[in-house]
Amino acid sequence: MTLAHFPDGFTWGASSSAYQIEGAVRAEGREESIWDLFCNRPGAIDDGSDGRFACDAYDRIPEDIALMQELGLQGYRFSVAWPRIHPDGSSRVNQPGLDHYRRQVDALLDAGITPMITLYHWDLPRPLQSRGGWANRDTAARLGEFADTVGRAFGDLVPRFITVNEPWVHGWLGHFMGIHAPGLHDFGIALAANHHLMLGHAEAMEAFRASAPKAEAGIALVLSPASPFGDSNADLEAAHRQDGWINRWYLDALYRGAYPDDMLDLYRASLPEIGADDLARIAQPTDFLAINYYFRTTVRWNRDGGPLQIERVIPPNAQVSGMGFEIDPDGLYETLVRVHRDYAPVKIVIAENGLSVEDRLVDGAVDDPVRERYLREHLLAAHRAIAEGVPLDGYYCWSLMDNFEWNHGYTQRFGLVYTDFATQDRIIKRSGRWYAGVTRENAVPA
Ligand code: IFM
Repeated sequence: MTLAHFPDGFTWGASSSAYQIEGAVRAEGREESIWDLFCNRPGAIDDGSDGRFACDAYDRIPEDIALMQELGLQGYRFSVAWPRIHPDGSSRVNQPGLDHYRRQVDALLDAGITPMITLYHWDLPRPLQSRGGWANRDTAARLGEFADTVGRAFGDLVPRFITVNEPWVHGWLGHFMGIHAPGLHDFGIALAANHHLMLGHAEAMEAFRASAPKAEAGIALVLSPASPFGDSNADLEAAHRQDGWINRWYLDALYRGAYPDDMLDLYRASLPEIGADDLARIAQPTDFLAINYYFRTTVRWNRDGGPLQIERVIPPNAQVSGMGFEIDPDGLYETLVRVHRDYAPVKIVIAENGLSVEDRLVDGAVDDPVRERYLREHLLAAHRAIAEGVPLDGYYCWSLMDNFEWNHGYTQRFGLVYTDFATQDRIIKRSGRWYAGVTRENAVPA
């Protein structure tokens, strides 16, 4: 069997986020976040569930770290819950919340697993939403305050911090499409939220530089190559707008210090106030770019397709994930090469990549060859990108274990490990066993 070897020192990991796995929503001083509220809305979550119990990971640190060791993980990415650390959104620190993550970081390090912390994975404290949430420019400064606390507490132990996870998803799905917390449907607010999330990234970068000078810091973007469905000019232009919407808006701001002109023209009437030095701060140097990659997006022009006049289409014969997304490993290669060529981040890490499929537990085992194939093909795409000079230094699979998949509740499973939500048993899936071979060999069967 031919093996595609990865560079020495490449980090193999898995990712998670606080609200999706922790449960324990009232433990040790945690207060509500916007997700606790959103889940209470009738119809908001496909199966009517919420993250109150999730994977109960808050109380299962030793057993979950043992699973990580079985998978041979060298890195684990998790987020720290803002409502555990600054429950009322002010500068007051809830020490028990911070102590919890200290125990988790220590246990990971004792197990030889390097922690990577995401500061903000969408769980805004309720009091900050009451003051306008991300529509309010001040929320960016509050994120800076949170970064200062986390940097002081963990900066000597944790080598990498991610400031904000997927501003596109949080900004648009939460503030315009209304399918994520806080559940708003307002174009202007979504634009303000997007800008303030990027400003929050800048505030957090500045805070980490001061409070965690030894650590690296950067942001996580979800990126997706955009293809036109047909070859008409209208479809080509729709694909360019799609690219501007999800990719260029963030990449241009971070690496060129300017939002793209074509998108500014489109958004002009609804833009928030953008301060004179906002973009310069957003474009301050980072140590790495974290890329979350799941799918390609094919679009065509549609007059009724919202402000951008875009309609997403699944091309005939395309394979789709359990969430209805177009599976395309080449899209990962394309994304990595394009980002390296056009924006040249110093380093890149894939902080999320994975597949939701319908898993079945049969006789105590989960046979998921489709996920195994997805992972293999995406890793081979990443390997090709490295061969072309892309400075990729790690891969974190989404997700360590099945968890609360936001508006889809528990209906979508992404884990390398199966979670039985009734008993909280964890069962390593076939894909997890396969991934353990990859982490052990530092290589992927070609
Ligand atoms: O579960 C999410 C995660 O929280 C952010 N990125 C995409 C994942 C799968 O939808």
